[in-house]
Amino acid sequence: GIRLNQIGFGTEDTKIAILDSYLFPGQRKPPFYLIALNQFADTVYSGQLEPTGTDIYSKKNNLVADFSGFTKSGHYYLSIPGQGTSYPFIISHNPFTDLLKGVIKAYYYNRASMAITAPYGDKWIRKAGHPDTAVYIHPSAATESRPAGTLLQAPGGWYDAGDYNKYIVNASITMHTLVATLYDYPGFISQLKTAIPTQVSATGEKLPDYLTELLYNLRWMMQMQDPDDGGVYHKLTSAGFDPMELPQKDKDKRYVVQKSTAATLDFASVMAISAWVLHQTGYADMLPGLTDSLMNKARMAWQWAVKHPNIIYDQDALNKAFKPKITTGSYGDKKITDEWYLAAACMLIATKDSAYLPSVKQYTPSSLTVPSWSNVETIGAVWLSKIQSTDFKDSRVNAPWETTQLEDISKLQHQAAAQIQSLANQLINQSNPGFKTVMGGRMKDFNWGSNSNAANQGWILMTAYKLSQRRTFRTAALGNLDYLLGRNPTGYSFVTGFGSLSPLHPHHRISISDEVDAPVPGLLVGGPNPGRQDGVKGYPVEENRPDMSYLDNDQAFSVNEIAINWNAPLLYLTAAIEATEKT
Ligand code: 9MR
Repeated sequence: GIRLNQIGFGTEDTKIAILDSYLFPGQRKPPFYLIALNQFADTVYSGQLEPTGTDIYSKKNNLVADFSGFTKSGHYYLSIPGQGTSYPFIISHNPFTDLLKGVIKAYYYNRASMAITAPYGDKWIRKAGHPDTAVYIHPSAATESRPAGTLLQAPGGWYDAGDYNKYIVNASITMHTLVATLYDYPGFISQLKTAIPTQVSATGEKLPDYLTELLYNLRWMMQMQDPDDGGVYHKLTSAGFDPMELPQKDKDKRYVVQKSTAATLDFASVMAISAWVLHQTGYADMLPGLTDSLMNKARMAWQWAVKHPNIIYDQDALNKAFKPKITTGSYGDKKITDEWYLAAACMLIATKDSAYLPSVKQYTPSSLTVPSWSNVETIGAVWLSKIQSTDFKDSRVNAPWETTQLEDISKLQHQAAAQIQSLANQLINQSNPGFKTVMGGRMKDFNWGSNSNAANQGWILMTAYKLSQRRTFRTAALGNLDYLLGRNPTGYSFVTGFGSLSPLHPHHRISISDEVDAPVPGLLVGGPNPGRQDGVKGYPVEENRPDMSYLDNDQAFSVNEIAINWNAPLLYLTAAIEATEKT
């Protein structure tokens, strides 16, 4: 079929479509035509299909139609004689603004503890569920001052995914990505109207919708810390996964479970960097007291982690020792040196206290990897790449900065920036020739939530672009956005509600159990994953094609769930591409 970004293309951007199965007897370079979607169906551009390199998975050459040379705004489709026509698409200076708003709005739809009301909720209005005002301390989390069975409050926040639980580790990587978007494109992201209930600050100003949404989750997170010792509960959850029912129907007991070092460090990093970014973007003044609270919480969390440096969340072990058994998502990370690096970096940046410098140096990785919930060192480097060593000079928390320490800060910044660009180059060098995408360049790209790898690669590439202004980084990032929106062998645009062929049956309890046919829009599904852990029948027969292991089925949770940490890098990537269209 003809695989292309089903939304469209920026006027000045690379515009390609891939033909991945074809029969052209005797014709070496068949023609393609770009047709205007109007009553005359004018041919506005034509060209020849060229062979791609060998596709890693099919081991065949695909054909590519490149119409980048055509730059006139409008509605179009491609026609390839003998092969049919493509889905319609637009060429425009801001092709992805509606998509971006939808991807942001998806967080509103996934809010816990509140009703989704008219007019904000469109077709997807629903009653409030999970007030989380009477959450039990699970025995695994009991302390002298907060024994098992104690009730606490932690309302708000976003549901993690298709399930109704709230997990600190995953909420944290999500917040980093979303806060990085605010930091990198503050003006652009803040002017977007997403039609959510407005929030007026204590100083009487209307907060941008985007910031309002972020605060909804941040304020939930703040309540997940034990105020007595600073430790952070790993998650707020029911004992098991809820059946497929709407939030208001779920009356299961909710628990906070064991404090873990990963959750506590992740929490510290989010509190600290959020405070820093609120100051840097000028929003701190509109939110009196908030950044002070965030910093107090960050410091307390850090101190708890110093005292408990390696408490790993191990759900099997937990279930041997405590009742009730907890069987929801574990986000159990066994290697947490990267969480130490991230937290130390964010504490250093936000406090400008040289006391954190040794930890940053100690945990600095020798190279970086694409971020994921369990792999966060690159996020530490992303933040370090944004600092200016001169900002540290005049700060005298504890002791004045020594010259050698300031040199260290400068070195850390340069090293982080260099490592990000080297990761970006490495990604480009490993692209899949068959679809001309960074995504799929390595077999390991296709795991649970593979679409988030495509998006996170895009985050890194766009960060490298911001650091260097090298066009190749942006072009490669855009290739991954094209992948997610249809330039892939499944033929799907992987975002609900966007594109001509997009998932209709995500593993998302709200979408499954509401009365609305269409799924909640703006959600990125997990994507191809040869692990197929859901065991659902009906996957495409190509057993050996990791890139084709996708099924639009609401039981197929290993490929068709949605998650806040998958939407976040898509949000970053889309915002970054859209904000830099003509630069
Ligand atoms: O994204 C997580 C993935 O990396 C893991 O392999 C998988 C199995 O542990 O869990 C995924 O996260 C799920 C979480 O545990 C519970 N909420 C839904 C998440 C997305 O599927």
